[in-house]
Amino acid sequence: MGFLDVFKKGLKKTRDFVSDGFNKIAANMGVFDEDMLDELEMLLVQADIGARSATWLMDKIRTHIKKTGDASREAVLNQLRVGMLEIVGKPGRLDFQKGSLNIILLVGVNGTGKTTTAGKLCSRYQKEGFRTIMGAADTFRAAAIDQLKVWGERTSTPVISHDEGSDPAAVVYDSIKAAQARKADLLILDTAGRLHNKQNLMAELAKIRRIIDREAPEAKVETLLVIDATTGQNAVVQAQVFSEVAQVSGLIITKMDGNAKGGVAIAVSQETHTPLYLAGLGEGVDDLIDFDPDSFVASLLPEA
Ligand SMILES: Nc1nc2c(ncn2[C@@H]2O[C@H](COP(=O)(O)OP(=O)(O)OP(=O)(O)O)[C@@H](O)[C@H]2O)c(=O)[nH]1
Ligand SMILES: [Mg+2]
Repeated sequence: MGFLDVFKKGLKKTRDFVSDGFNKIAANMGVFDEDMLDELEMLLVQADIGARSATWLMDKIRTHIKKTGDASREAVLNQLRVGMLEIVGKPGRLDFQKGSLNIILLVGVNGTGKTTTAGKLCSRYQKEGFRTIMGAADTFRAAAIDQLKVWGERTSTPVISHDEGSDPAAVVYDSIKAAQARKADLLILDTAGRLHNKQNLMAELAKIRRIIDREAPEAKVETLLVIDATTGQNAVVQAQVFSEVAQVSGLIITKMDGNAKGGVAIAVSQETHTPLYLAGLGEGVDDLIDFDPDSFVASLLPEA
């Protein structure tokens, strides 16, 4: 399956909502009038594209209509496509080289899919020949550590862990030492999202980062924020909060398959200006793909 088909399949719920909605609005007349444009704006907001993005897109469409006099279905659809692409930007790609240590630090609110994504990433890079290792720096619950170990078994990857309630930074330290001793190419660190307040979270992530910078200055480090598309505009708020407490270098948006809120990727791009690297489109080990803006936008909109 190509990118487009994978996105179409994964985003089916959002696609049905946006595409069918667009077609319904455009069904009666070949050209858009003011009422129809208002309906389109409502549809975009309901698909969780975000109020700011929806307004921006509608301004673009209205300006185009005013300038060209062309309010046809094709013209509106085209402006929508071009505008969405402008917001989500160019594709961002993780760029890791084998032969030296790379570190992925996964951060995000609890339940967004960090541990699952750790397993998926592990499998993905193993297939590319990377020697992988994982660190269970979410020490908040014993179950979280066990869950990562299950992914470790599934992917034949060693998992470095301490007991529940221990210092996550100590797990990170040991994980780095193990990665260096075993000449691993990629260390994936799972962290807890369930911290009592922003100060705690900030302190813990800062401490983890200090350990990484001190113990593995040679490593390429990506701090990837995992956000859950099904939470809609909440995902945008989470992205903003985490960008303040950690040096987030990229985003992973999970559960794009979950409901009709996949449009939130557009809102997050608009609000954070952080590259969207990967999309989770299911619970399976292979349900993680590069976020491809063209395929994403093409999957949301009806065919021309
Ligand atoms: N449908 C779907 N489900 C997903 C996806 N990614 C993760 N999940 C599910 O979401 C749930 C939570 O995932 P976890 O990986 O445990 O999330 P977490 O961020 O590690 O959660 P905490 O450890 O509690 O902070 C699990 O049931 C996963 O199977 C995805 O892309 N699509
Ligand atoms: Mg977890």
